[in-house]
Amino acid sequence: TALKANDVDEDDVQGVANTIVRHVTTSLARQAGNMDTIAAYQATALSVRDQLIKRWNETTSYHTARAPKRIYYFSIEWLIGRSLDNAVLNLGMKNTYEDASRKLGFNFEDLLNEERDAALGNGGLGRLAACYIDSMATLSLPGWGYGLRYNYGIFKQMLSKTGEQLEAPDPWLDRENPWEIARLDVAYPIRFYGNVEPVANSDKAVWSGGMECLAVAYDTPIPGYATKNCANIRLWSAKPVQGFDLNSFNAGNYEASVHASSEVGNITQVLYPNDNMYQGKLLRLQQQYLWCSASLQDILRRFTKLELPWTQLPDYICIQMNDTHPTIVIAELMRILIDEEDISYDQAWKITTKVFAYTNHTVLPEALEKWEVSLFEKLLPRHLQIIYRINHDFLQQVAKRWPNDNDRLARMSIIEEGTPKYVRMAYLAIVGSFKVNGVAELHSQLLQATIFKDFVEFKGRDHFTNVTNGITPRRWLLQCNPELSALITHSLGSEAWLTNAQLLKNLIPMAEQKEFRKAFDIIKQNNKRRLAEVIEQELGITLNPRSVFAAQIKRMHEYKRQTLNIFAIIHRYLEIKKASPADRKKIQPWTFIFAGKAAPGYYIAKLVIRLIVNVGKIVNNDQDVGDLLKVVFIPDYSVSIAEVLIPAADISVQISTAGTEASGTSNMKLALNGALLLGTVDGANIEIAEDAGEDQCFMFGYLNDQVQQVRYNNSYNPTPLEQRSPELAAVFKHIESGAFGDAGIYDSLLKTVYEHDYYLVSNDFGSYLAAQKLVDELWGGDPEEWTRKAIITSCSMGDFSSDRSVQDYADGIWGVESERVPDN
Ligand code: 26W
Repeated sequence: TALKANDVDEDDVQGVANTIVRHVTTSLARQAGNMDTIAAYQATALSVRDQLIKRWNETTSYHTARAPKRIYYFSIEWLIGRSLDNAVLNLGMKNTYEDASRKLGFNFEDLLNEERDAALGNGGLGRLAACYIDSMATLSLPGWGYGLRYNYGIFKQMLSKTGEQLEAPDPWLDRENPWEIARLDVAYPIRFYGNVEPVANSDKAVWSGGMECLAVAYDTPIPGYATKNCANIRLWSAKPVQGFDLNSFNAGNYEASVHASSEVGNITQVLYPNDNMYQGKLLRLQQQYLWCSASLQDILRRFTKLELPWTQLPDYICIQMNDTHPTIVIAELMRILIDEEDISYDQAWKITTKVFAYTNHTVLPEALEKWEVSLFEKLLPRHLQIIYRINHDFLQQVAKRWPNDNDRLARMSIIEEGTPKYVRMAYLAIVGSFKVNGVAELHSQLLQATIFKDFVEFKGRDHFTNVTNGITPRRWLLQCNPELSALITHSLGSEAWLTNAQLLKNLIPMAEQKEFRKAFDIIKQNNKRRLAEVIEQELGITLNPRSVFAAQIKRMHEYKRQTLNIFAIIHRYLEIKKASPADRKKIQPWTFIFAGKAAPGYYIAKLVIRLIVNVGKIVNNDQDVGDLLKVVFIPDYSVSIAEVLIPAADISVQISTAGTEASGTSNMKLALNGALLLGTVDGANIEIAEDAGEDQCFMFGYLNDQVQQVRYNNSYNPTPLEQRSPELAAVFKHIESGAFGDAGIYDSLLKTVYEHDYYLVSNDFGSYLAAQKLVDELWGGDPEEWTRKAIITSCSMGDFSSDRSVQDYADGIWGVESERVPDN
């Protein structure tokens, strides 16, 4: 039958090869003999896509028939990376595809390398969404992700000759994207600007005019591991609608309607490259609204087919907001229920507040979204009215509980009074949700004790909870570290750990066995050599695979303190230079690896990159140093680079100022791959150290509860740097001497430490050096013990599987259950 045409047995190599050839000749319209690596990749991807679509359809029919409660994960970023390797692994067809491509004269690895990363995210938040959708599929949860289909993902990072970050666009869709399914028939109208007319004697209003456009759906199927279930990420693309600006058109103002058309084209052009830094741009609010309105219309259309009363909406759908970026969806649901579905305000509010849950990802004040009221009013006038009403009712309740407490009212108001006024999105998210969570224990406690304290008093403790982040062990171990995965599977006697990461614990006793340690160690060496080869090839830097590979791989940010690391490197360099040739023999060799992008407008973060690159240039070519110290900055960090870097690390550098890193997730990926944690008592580091055991980790630095006091002293009772840290003062002198480029170029960076030192770099410098010394002693003194700790660390990471996180959300917040497509 026609349906059968897509059916290939999982181990039918010839059958799979045939589908690849068929795609070359049909989908790609090429002669089979004229297949280069790019075409082979594309045809292979299309062949895999057929498998995904089949599962996608089965999942959709099954869920439609069963009509379970569904979870919708709203994320403005989806940092997926590549899909081919991940897809064939999750389908259990990697061997088949390897053999099939060999049959056609290709090495599967080469095909994998033809794929461009889907880099629709900045960092932690976007990659978290990608891990969560993998787990939702694997747990067979009825759930979809919703986001935006940016034409340009996160910028490509290049380095100038002098070590400055340069940004270039990332036109990732220039080559066709085989993983997406365009659904031009799934399109919703979206309105911006316009006028609002109240409807007499009702809560309703009519919003009309302004600019209309369409949001068009593009689906990316996400296969689960060891299940037929396939989840979906639905991304929206903005498109002008014919006669969209009837007002200006009818008024004879053709030019204005054309102008609006280009405004529409802009909306989904580019991902905003800021991470943890809010910028109140109109275009960004347009992105947020287009995404939220289209997604909600899509969800409500699906619900409406059930022909149930609106009061049952919360029994059938839950929407998880990944940070405050989708908060406008709360006002949008209110608007649709009141203005379009004729529901009273109070009834609509009852329904709405049972649908949404909100995850906070940062306590940094500069990252909290607040929109200028005037901008909001212009773009979304009806929504602003609704928000005012929400705020009015909310503040009335606050006033009732705390009469005459005007300070409290001002503190808690969703509208920040002043000139100008702002809408505080986090407060709207809290008031409109039934649950709010942070992303690691410390972070969740901090939210409740600091920025959301008033709201805990008002809403009660139960309104707030913690769900510690997690990472998918499929991509971050099975896919990126095949040798270690094979060792684990062999030693456990099954692959069950891939869906039950707690089973890794059973390997902890193996850390005591010499043979196992040896096997583990050889794998780490292989992964280090693989990385060293790439670095030699791409950057011309020769690494010593016997050195400590210490990786700090994350966005460049002052709070993450790449500064602390590079200053410590300079200190180490000076020590090596000072040492006699005999003493140098006792020094342990290190390779410091950095990777990460700086927001294009973040001057200080860019200076840090420049310093790292220029220190590398000097240190890596210094005869006195030899291979005792290498400093590598890997440009254009991405998910696929992470997959090579992470398995090769010995040390995971996680050194944010205590209280600033909400969770961190590279800490989890590195630990799972056997890197020892060198870190501060912050974010998920704390839980990693608890689970791995503190003996396995090198923790240092001021604790969260000391930070405020130290920070205050730095600002108001400053002592000279020389006194706070003589070692750091010496490092600064060396930088100022012009050792790493013209004297003066780093002045504004050094000044942040000399003056307020808000992030406690000088205060933590000494204890960071001390922690590195302990690393030196272990590395040089007892390599067997090192490997033992690495094994224990890796096998203790079961809690950090995103399957655990997502199951926690499902049980504790979403109230959704597994709906597994029968195997038959
Ligand atoms: C509005 C500008 C903006 C853009 C992005 C503000 C905030 C963000 C993100 C929420 C920043 C982010 O990615 N935070 C990171 O989230 C990870 C996943 O929970 C955590 O592991 C990181 O600690 C946190 O910094």
